[in-house]
Amino acid sequence: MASSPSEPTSDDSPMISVVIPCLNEVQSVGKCVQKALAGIERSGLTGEVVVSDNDSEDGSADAARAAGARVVHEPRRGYGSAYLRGFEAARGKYFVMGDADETYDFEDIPRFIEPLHEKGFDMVMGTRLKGEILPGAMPWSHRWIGNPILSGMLKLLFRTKISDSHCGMRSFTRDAYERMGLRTTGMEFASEIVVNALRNQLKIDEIPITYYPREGESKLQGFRDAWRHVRFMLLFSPSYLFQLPGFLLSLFGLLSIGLLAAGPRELLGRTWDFHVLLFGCLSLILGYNLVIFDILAKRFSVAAGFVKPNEYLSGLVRFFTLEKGLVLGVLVLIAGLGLELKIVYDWAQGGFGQLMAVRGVALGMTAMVLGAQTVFASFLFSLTLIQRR
Ligand SMILES: Nc1nc2c(ncn2[C@@H]2O[C@H](COP(=O)(O)OP(=O)(O)OP(=O)(O)O)[C@@H](O)[C@H]2O)c(=O)[nH]1
Ligand SMILES: [Mg+2]
Repeated sequence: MASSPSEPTSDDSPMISVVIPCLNEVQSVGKCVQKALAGIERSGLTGEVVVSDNDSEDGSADAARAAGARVVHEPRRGYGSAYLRGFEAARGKYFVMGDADETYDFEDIPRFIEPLHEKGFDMVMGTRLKGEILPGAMPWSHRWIGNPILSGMLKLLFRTKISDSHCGMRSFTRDAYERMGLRTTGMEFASEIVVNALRNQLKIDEIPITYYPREGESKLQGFRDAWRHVRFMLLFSPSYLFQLPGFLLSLFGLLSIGLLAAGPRELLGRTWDFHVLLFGCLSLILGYNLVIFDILAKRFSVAAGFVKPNEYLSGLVRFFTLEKGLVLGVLVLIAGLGLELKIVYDWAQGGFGQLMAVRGVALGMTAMVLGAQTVFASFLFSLTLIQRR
């Protein structure tokens, strides 16, 4: 689902929109709305509270309305879906987001608004890790396994210093929201905000907050939601998914082929022969495949507007023509085929005796596969360039 631009602000629009997603939170949503209204008042600015009801069946919408919220309805389940609908309806200049389960203190709103309103920040992230996590607020497995792994991956893949990238209380300006172009529908929405904020070079502030135990039942589905974050991060970072393993495998393949193509070698007190060479050939084929995947994934991401082209890709686009790719691929393929034919020829010359040309067969086949892949990948890559030419 793509986010549609939210309603423009007009003179009578409030300054702050607090957006709260809600799925069956009747015990707590009313209190959250009241606290959010109190928080808005303490900030000294005008504001509204928008509750995005995700098809609750427990009367959450009525409770939210009774507490003073404007309720919008999102029938498609999912944390991201609920937020996208809420932001679409929000009229303020500053957006604050937080759960409907009383885990975040909405009276902190002034602290989330001040950096936007007075210090020129585009976004404010709460951090529970530098603040306080009250006993019973976060299960042990989330605190010490799930969160560190997901936050660590985000830090590694997207080079962020944000300490608590899964904190659910955040704020940003409407302009920042529109620049981020958010679109994911599940829990990975929390990661998408961080990744797209970084991609758009938003100025991000971090403030310590307290995390409270939840009212009502958790809607989080541990493994499924964690996997959605991982999946999102990998798909948004083809370099780590394809390029890095691709280069490493190709390198290992080239090294072992380079060392063993001519014959067995003594190394570290052992003899290394065609068994390792076969591994090297497979490694090179797989690695080359991943390098191709990476290039195609990057082309796709650029065309879909997820990322801007980098120097590697632009260079390749400038250099590449379908004809160059085809010539290169066919030459490598012919070289491989030539090697295989030579083995057959020698075998025939020797009267079809015992055949043990493993080394040559492995090298010839590898060359044939790489050549053929280059031919087909060139066609596919060329296809991705058609619009531009
Ligand atoms: N997980 C989930 N949350 C939804 C959905 N729709 C709305 N929400 C709301 O999104 C907020 C986040 O869900 P939570 O269950 O609190 O997830 P969490 O904060 O990561 O986990 P807890 O620490 O157990 O609270 C809550 O206010 C939910 O009511 C949905 O489809 N799935
Ligand atoms: Mg929660």
